[in-house]
Amino acid sequence: MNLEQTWRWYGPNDPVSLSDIKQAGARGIVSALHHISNGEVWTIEEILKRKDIIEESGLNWSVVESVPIHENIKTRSGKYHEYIENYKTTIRNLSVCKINIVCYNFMPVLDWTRTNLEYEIYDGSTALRFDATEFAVFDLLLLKRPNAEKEYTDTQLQAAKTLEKQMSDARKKLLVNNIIAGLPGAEEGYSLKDFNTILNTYKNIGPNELKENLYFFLKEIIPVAEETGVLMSIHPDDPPYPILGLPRVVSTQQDILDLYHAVDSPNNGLTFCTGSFGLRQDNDLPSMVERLGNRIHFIHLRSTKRDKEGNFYEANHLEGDVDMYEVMKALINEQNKRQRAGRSDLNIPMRPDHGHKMLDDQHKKTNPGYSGIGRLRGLAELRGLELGIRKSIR
Ligand code: DNO
Repeated sequence: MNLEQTWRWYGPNDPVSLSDIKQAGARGIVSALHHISNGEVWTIEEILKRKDIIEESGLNWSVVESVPIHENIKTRSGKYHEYIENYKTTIRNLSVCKINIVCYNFMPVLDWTRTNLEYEIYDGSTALRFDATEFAVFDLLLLKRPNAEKEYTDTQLQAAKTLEKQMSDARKKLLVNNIIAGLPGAEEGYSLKDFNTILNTYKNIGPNELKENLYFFLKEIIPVAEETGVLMSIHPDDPPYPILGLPRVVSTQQDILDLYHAVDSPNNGLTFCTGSFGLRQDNDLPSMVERLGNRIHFIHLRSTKRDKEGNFYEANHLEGDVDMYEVMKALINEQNKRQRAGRSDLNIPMRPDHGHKMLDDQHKKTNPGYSGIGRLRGLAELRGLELGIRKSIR
């Protein structure tokens, strides 16, 4: 009754190949049809094309990450009805192809956000990092978001001004790109010129309105998920707090309980991402697994190291602020509970989320966070941790 070991694969252009993944020991693939524009239907034909490639390698397409949610749905404006209908069709099509776990997120405008994609840590490998001052430089001095300064303290404003003076044009350009050009999996990329206009589409949307829009979407979608046996699994916000004046509503245990409550169905579930939730000190991860566990359908395991200034970097999987031992124990307990309850979804898929660039990764161009060897290290450590805990509590 192990967790299913999975691996994110961006498709045929991913520099980490299916045979690399097989050698890393994962058997389940997490993939998405990134070439289909946001909001459009994923046809059975396109889904099967990807599925066939995966199966020819002796692997299995276990999870879709992600079917992205069109901005019109998040703001409940424009063509949102049409996009919701398209989403339903995609769910139906995926289920026809026997793919029944769908990850998605509901972060306005930006998906996950980092400022530095090559941060060298103490062991010489590089990690993704979020630097709060660099982010403030972007927000206040490069984007020049109207009224942004109200969200910063004087010390932060000063630090941003000082840093901006030291930054070369090339470094500024890189910073802007890292934030808004779209990290892999974030389906939208923007230009600085358009960005304030896009942010402005949220001017009347605070956390309550965004929650309402999310629940509206779920009330439409979950009945289809139930009918087709698809498990919808929302991914938490990364980082799990508002940025750029945008609301974020999938950040805490209470947010998830509200979401569970809004549509009370096992098909309305969660991607438990330790890296995202773990950035808040008030998120107690093992107890969140206990409380939210019965609807966890997919797991991202990764750790982060944060400081008091709001900076963080992605730590090695068993280091940093996440107590991976306790999280793993809680996940194994959840599996045991399911077994006692006679549930069949025991082998919850988990993937090592992100990895450092290390060894030969450093000579290769990979998707930020999605190196081959760095993730292989993560998966190997997590697999060992799981085995050790499982054997010792038997
Ligand atoms: C980063 C990620 C996100 C995540 C999506 C889920 O690596 O975990 O891109 O996949 O937000 O919808």
